[in-house]
Amino acid sequence: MVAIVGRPNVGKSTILNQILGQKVSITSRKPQTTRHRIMGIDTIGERQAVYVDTPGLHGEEKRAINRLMNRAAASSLGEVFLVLFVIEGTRWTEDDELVLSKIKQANIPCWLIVNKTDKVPDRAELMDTLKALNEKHDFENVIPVSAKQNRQIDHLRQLVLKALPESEFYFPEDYITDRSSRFMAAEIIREKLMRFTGDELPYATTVEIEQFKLTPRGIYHINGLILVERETQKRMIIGKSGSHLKTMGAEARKDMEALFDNKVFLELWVKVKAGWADDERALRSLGYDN
Ligand code: GDP
Ligand code: K
Ligand code: MG
Repeated sequence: MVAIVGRPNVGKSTILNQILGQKVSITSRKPQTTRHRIMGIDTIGERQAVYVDTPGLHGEEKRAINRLMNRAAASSLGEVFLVLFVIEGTRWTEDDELVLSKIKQANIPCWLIVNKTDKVPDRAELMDTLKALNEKHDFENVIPVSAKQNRQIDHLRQLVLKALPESEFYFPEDYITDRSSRFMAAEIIREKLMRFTGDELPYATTVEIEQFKLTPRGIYHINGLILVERETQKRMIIGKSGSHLKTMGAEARKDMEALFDNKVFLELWVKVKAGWADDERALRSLGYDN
């Protein structure tokens, strides 16, 4: 497996989606959008690359949800033969240093992926930074990309496939992720919450899929339940006469239809469930245990 690792918001999930040409891992400008370990499967001819997108590695965190995310991020380092260590342009922070030190402890070959090169107009500055970082840390490979503009992503993809050890396929060749359609549906709804609501709100919500069925007419009928901590949050998500929820639902449905390659009928509900984020057991029951 190939682990995609880096501090929050450097673009790990966006890179994975661009490699696969499909949105399997949700993205937003908010840190901690990725809460679960998600695999992306890229099969070309005789070769299959299995990528693992990870929640960012965090420092001191107080809430239970962050502890669980930490565990998920750490455990994905055990079983990989290559780490794509992602940073953002010419920025190098203490968190980058921390992530790299964890990778080094795991003793796995590491490529430096410098994402968001579209935000660094000065090529010379970019090259100087890459050179300095490489001299200091001796990466096996250094690859500048722009996931957003799909620049150098195919180059990266081909290099990874070439570097793969010969092995049997872990997944059928038409798979793009290890996660179920039901899981993906919940994630897509969560992405819309991340993208369309204020800064605090998404962290206070979770999503459950109550129904996922194929109707006799070949349509996916999906019911999503959005759980929040307070009545005020419920009102914010729903919006004036349901307008906000409607917008998010329409966006989610579009993404689901693209991913499942099928017509989707989506219904969303919002319910108050107090205090869930501080209760690890409740989190586990909602599927946050890996
Ligand atoms: P992650 O937390 O590392 O998985 O980061 P995401 O993939 O969720 O991306 C975080 C934010 O950075 C999102 O708003 C992305 O649209 C944005 N982003 C990702 N890649 C690029 C890029 O190459 N250029 C620019 N300008 N933004 C990017
Ligand atoms: K993010
Ligand atoms: Mg992510």
